[in-house]
Amino acid sequence: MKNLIFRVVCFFSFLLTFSGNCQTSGKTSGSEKIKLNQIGFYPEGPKTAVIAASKAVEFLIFKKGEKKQVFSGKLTGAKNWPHSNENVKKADFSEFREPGQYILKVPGMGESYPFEISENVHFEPAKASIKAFYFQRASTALPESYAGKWARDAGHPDSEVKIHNSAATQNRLAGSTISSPRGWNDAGDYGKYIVNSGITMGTLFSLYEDFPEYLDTLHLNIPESRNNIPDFLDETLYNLRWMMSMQDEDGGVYHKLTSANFHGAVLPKDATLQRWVVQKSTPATLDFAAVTAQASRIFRNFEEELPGLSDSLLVMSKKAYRWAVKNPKMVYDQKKLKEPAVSTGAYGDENFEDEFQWAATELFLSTEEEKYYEEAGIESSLESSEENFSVPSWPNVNTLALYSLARHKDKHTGTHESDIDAVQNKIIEMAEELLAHSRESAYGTPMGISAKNFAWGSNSEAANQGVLLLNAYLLTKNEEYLNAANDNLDYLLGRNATGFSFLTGFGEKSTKDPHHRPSEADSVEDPVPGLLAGGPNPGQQDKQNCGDLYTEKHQYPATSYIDERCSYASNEIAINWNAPFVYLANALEAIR
Ligand code: 9MR
Repeated sequence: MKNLIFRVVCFFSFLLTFSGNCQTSGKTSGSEKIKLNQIGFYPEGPKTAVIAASKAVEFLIFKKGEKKQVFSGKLTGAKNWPHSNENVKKADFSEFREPGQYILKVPGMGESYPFEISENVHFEPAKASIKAFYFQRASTALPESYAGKWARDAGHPDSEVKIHNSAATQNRLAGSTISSPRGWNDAGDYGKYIVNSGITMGTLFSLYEDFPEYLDTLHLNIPESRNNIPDFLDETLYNLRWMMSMQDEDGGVYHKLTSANFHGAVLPKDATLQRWVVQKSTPATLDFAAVTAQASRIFRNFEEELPGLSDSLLVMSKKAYRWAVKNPKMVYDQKKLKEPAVSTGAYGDENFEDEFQWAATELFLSTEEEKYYEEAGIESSLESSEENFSVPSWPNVNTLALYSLARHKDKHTGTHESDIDAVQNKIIEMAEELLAHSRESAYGTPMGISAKNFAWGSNSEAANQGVLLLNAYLLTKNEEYLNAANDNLDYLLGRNATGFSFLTGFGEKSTKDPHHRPSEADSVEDPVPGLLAGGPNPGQQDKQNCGDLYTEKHQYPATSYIDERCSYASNEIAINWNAPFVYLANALEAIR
């Protein structure tokens, strides 16, 4: 409804001003032709804007709201970006370091959205992207004291979840119930999916292991803020407790907990369809094993606050791993599910080698038992000529094992020195490829190294490339990796072919109408803040749902994005997309 009102207002203001520039962001000041990180830049960091190619050869920087020019520079020559078929020039103002609020002008073209230069320029969006997980909590009300204007009633108690016949055992008969409350809603829908929780939690825990001092003092204003556990870990515990309830007595883990079909766009309290846990699967069980193993070493430091948790997690992890060894090919095949048939997200993955490697590696690091190291087989995967490692995504998780091995390298240099060298070299080699592309790319970003980057959830690819580069930076302290990671953060916050900042609530032209049931069904104009939209996706699997909203302007891979709630293929949000954004933005804050 609120969208319709906006469009009517927009139409009348168009008649009055003849500006023809009524963007869904509601403001009209920025030029569509100058694309930059709408939040801003670090004084010592790289600063680039991308400008539509024209005759212009220079750019100017002004203090915001003042006529005072503070910097000028030459634009680069024009270059084509194949993913949007644009010719663009770059404005590099990295040497301008003075903190303040600015706009960038290109004579004859107009001015950019405002931006800031400051030491902690990304702190607020970085923090909001963590708080976004609080807004995704299931089974609880979000009171105004924590959720502000996005307060809402509780829904999805999940205290009586039915066992689907695909998951039935002698002890847990089909149709009997278990309690499996808490957890985060996966995305714009209200499902809770173990596979996707796996990579999400692994990424968040990795941030914690890499930057504990920064996170220990971060205040999120959540219900647990007054206990003696860092808020960041309290938030992850909310999902971890749910995950723990998804393990069956035999060690196997249910693939997901959802209603049989997606609910309409209602608030959680009104989404009352029966919920089910379905078939146990090898990938869900292995992702669970990896997360609980990693969690067990993190919570070992909180024995007083959480007595026994760390030990329990390790027991659960080993049990899950053993189940997967015994059931190594349990694919989740949604088509086979009947009575009821199930049509919610499948997260179906048929190659479990990477999940085995990740789980075994995390178990090795938490137990120091050699057998897990041997079973992980990282060494032979690194030696093989095949492309065994990639930027992580929900079905490809073994690079998370490389990150963990590299992070804990000092513990293991004695026994596995040469392997650990190979692990580090692999991370650096992958980072080098991204860096090399970034140097020659028209947009100056690692994002776009391959046309395949633009798939469903493409923004998580950009964020995960950033995480990879930051891992390489942590190993080498080579600032080029840090800067290239920063370039991908710039991409996500505005320096991209759509000109959108894809983080809700941040940037003058930011995502306003995500496919996100709470944001759609509440009466609040603004979407829940801190959520990362999936981003450009030329697959346009939602085309039928969006009528004629896709136009010629969306025809290229990097422009195939519409800020409309119908667009579940380009404008949904998801926990596995937010998590690498959380890592990227917060790691940069911690490092800079
Ligand atoms: O992120 C998932 C993407 O890789 C798949 O191509 C797509 C279709 O299966 O599903 C995406 O995940 C969705 C999940 O299935 C259900 N919750 C919303 C997720 C984001 O769209």
